[in-house]
Amino acid sequence: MGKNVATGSPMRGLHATCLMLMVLSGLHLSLVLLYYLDMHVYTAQLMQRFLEPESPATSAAPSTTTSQPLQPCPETSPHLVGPLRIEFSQSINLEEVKQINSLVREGGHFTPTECTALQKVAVIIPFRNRDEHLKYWLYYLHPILQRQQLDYGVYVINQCSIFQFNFFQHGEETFNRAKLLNVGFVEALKEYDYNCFVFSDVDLIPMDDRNIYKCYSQPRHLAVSMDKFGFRLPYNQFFGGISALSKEQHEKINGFPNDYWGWGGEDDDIYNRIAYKGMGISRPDGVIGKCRMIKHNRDEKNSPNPQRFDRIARTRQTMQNDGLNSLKYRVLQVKKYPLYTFIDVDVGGPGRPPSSR
Ligand code: BGN
Repeated sequence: MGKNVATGSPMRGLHATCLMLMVLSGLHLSLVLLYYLDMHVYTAQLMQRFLEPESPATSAAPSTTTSQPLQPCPETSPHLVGPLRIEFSQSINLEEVKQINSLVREGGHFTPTECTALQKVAVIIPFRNRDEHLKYWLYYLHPILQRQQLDYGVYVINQCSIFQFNFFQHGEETFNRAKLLNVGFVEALKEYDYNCFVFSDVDLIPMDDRNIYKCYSQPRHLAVSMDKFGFRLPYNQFFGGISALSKEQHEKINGFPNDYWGWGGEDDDIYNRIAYKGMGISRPDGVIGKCRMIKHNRDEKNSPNPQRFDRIARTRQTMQNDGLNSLKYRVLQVKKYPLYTFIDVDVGGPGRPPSSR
């Protein structure tokens, strides 16, 4: 019995060792298997990442910020600086002006990227033979209009006839400022959904960027305090130089008169139209409204219009049939320059209709 016990004990030890070895190797096997499986899955994931580029939705920098709608621009732009030094002694290089205003798109268009502009403004400039003045205008106005956070386009409406156009001559017919402004209104609307129109002479530069080139609830007069008039309004009804009318205000007065040939009176006619339609004039104060005019000699073919006294006395009747509803002209060419859109137009002459096709 004792012998049995003595001989049975080493056998049992061997058995236990075998069992332990088997358990250990089983454990080892399963660990190797698990490791293998894990490696396999990891490799597969890695391969997938190489083969499929990350979609924008799963990329590390989601693009949600760029697709968010812009907020409306504030009532008062934070970029305004107030009074400006305006002078005309140095000549202007348009190439440099273009580089300074790199955000202005071809044709003279700008749209703020930081916010949605409150108004879409077409700036209309009646023009003939004033290239030097236009350079100053572009040099000063583009930075101002951008600081004012406007969505704007610049349209230079050049009066010429088919004859001048073909022979590269200028200055034949008597100038017609108001009709050119009407042409600018109609042509700008063909390009973009403008809701405000600023009508500006090419030789007038604001001396303060708080004089905003936008529209108000009443037609706006901006050139209220010109150096030429000793920084005062020459008379209360004065509406010349620079003005702003919304699309509705311009349509309400049937646009501007088409029949003022030569200098003077057309701005008084526009004032009369506004008054007869029951609107008032809005203006900035005399400090913000300061403007400089580029000095120049009187243009040829723009002598004072002798009929102007007669015409402004009859605005109430003439405005019914003379204006947007009677406007006839012929566009000869539209040129897109980096800082402005230039439209050659034949508006005819006193007693001469525009050329036909
Ligand atoms: C006025 C002109 C305006 C001109 C201003 C400023 C007339 C109409 C007859 C009284 N009006 O006298 O057109 O903008 O001077 O120069 O001439």
